[in-house]
Amino acid sequence: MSEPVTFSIAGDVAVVMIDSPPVNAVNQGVRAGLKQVFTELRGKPGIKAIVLGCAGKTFVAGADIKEFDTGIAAPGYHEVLRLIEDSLVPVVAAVQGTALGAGTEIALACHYRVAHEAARFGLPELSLGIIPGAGGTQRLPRLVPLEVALDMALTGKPLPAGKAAEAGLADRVVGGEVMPAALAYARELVASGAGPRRTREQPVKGKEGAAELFAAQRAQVAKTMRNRQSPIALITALQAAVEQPFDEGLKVEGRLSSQLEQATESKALRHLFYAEREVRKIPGLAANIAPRPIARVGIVGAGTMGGGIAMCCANVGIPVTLVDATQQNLDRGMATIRKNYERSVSRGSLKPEQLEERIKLISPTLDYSALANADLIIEAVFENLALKKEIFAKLDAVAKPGAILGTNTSTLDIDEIAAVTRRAKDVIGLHFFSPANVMQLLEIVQAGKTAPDVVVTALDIAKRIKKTGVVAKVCYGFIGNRMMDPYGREAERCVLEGATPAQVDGALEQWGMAMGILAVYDMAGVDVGYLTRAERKHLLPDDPTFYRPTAVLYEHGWLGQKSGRGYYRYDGADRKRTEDPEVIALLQEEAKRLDVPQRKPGAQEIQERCLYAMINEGALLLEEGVALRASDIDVVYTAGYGFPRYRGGPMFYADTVGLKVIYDKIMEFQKTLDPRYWQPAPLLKKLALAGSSFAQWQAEQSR
Ligand code: 3H9
Repeated sequence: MSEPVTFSIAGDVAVVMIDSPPVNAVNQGVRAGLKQVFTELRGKPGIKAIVLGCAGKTFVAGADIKEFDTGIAAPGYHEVLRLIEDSLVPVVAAVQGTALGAGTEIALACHYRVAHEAARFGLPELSLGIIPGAGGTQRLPRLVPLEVALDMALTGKPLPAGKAAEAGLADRVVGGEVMPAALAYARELVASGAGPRRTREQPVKGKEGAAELFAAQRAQVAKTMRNRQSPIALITALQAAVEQPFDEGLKVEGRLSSQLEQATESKALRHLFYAEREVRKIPGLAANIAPRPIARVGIVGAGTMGGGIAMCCANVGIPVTLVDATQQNLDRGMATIRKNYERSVSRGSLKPEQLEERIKLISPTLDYSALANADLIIEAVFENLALKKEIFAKLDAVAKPGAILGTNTSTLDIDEIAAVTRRAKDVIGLHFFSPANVMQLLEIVQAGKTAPDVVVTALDIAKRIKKTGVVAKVCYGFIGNRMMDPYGREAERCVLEGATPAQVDGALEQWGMAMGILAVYDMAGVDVGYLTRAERKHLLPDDPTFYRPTAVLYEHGWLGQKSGRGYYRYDGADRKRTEDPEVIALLQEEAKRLDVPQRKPGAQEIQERCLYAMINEGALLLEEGVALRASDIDVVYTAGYGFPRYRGGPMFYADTVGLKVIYDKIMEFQKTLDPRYWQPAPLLKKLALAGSSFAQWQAEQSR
């Protein structure tokens, strides 16, 4: 293997290159290489400046995340970056692509920075539950105003080169190749006699007002990043930069970093980083299967879902043919798409000319035969099996050979839908989440006859439209909605047992869910769940309390946000949800009529019942092979269902609680609650009694 760090001499300038594919992440080898090279260059006569750059498309994209699992081996980041900063001749960083995490920190330890105009500087550490731990918390506020430093590290949003230059992070922004430009800049520095400019020797920028800024940010993260330690630690480290000398501040950063690396929050977030990349690898699928080319997409249904999917395609330049049954639907759909784009323009995230370009990529039509040149057709009409079958028969007649036919069903049997076509091998489930142009998740459902290259194409298109695609097999509700079923069942049952909707949702939100499930029902429309269950009434348990609160609301026409009331009222100017005494009284009366014992479950019980029921269902999905890996379930839930990322997803969370603890609780609920709902999944039972975990089980499966 070639050395990860090398240098060459160009006259009186040394050019140091990091080459650590695929993204130049820093591992022990890179640190050791930097140490060796900078030590050697220190004593080298005739060298008047050093340029530090990277091979490939990007500057260092961060610390090698894998190293956090084993501990950071010597030499450490602080030591190596200090050596760079201590260079006796000016060091110029040449930045292209993305300088992320330790990448930005290396650039900060250099004395000058030249950036390509498309380069970006970011500190995404909080997304991994850690803080910049290579001096970033101490050096960044010495180059950019404290407020900018806080914003960069708290939001993780990378700063584009132009903005970085304005803030003081980049000294020069260039349009062409960055290495020759950095070399030229280094020579200018030498010619002008400019020496090293050590970041650590600069004063912190924007110290005045720092106390108020920190207080405000602490209050803010307590609200918006609740239950998390890394944002608080980040503020503490930045505060140390303001209040203490550089070396003392560095010690604070070091101490906090090593604590955070060991904490569950960081383990959970690192788990998701790997899991989100693992989902693309499908066991049993040969690595050399090529995706089918997708140049044009057809969409059937111009409603909220179809329109959202059309936007996803147009956003990345894929032309779309949008079909609906009536001109009125098409007009309404196109108007909604335009309105959504206009909102982006008014927020400044889209240029007006881009809006027009994207709209132009979407061709609305009433004519199914216009779908004949589409390579992928996605049906996105409402959830009705007969209607979907009718549409698939039509698609079978018009689609060209080899075209992929996708259905956006969220619950229905895709094998049945595929059976009406003569090309079941080309049929696949593509379950988008509403609003499709915003939500990250795409459940890819491989039906019984779906061809392997169709699955590969679906994963490929997911990546192209910037979604996280997770493969599942056919069953009612696939991964996401199937696990939602017992979760929602318990939430509704808790309401019948005397907890108010706000108490149930409050308990779930306090635990970390983005939104309580009853508020979610109000947002999606209470009728949606009710009608889906009505269709499969014959399959539901013979239990008059099962999802009864939703049925009561439906019977009263209180369908949620769209009718101004559902589980809550939404009638202030801001339409904020408020508890509805009438609904509470009505549901209590219903509970009495159904003889439901009043136990008024508290927050902990609500959390355990909802989450453990969900986890138990997840274990069943693993046994049935519907989900390929426990970590896939975690990706589905964090990308599509508002499950807190810092808890790692339901299956990772289960491991952190301990499967035996969960199993014992389920056995207790079997005695105290309705036993038919509290049967431990055999896999959960087996792993719990063996002292094992879902992670261990997954590792054994892939062996
Ligand atoms: C940090 O720096 C801490 C410091 O403060 C020091 C503390 C002491 N490590 O995403 P992709 C792999 S924290 C290891 O598909 P893209 C990735 O697993 C770090 N591996 O490509 C994948 O492998 P595989 C801060 C990494 O083009 C392959 O590279 N940095 C790392 O869509 C391609 O990745 C971050 O958080 C890594 N750091 O996106 C940046 N990064 O092919 C995390 C990537 O085997 N990375 N890999 O599955 C990213 O955001 C994206 O990967 C990036 C490229 C934007 C760079």
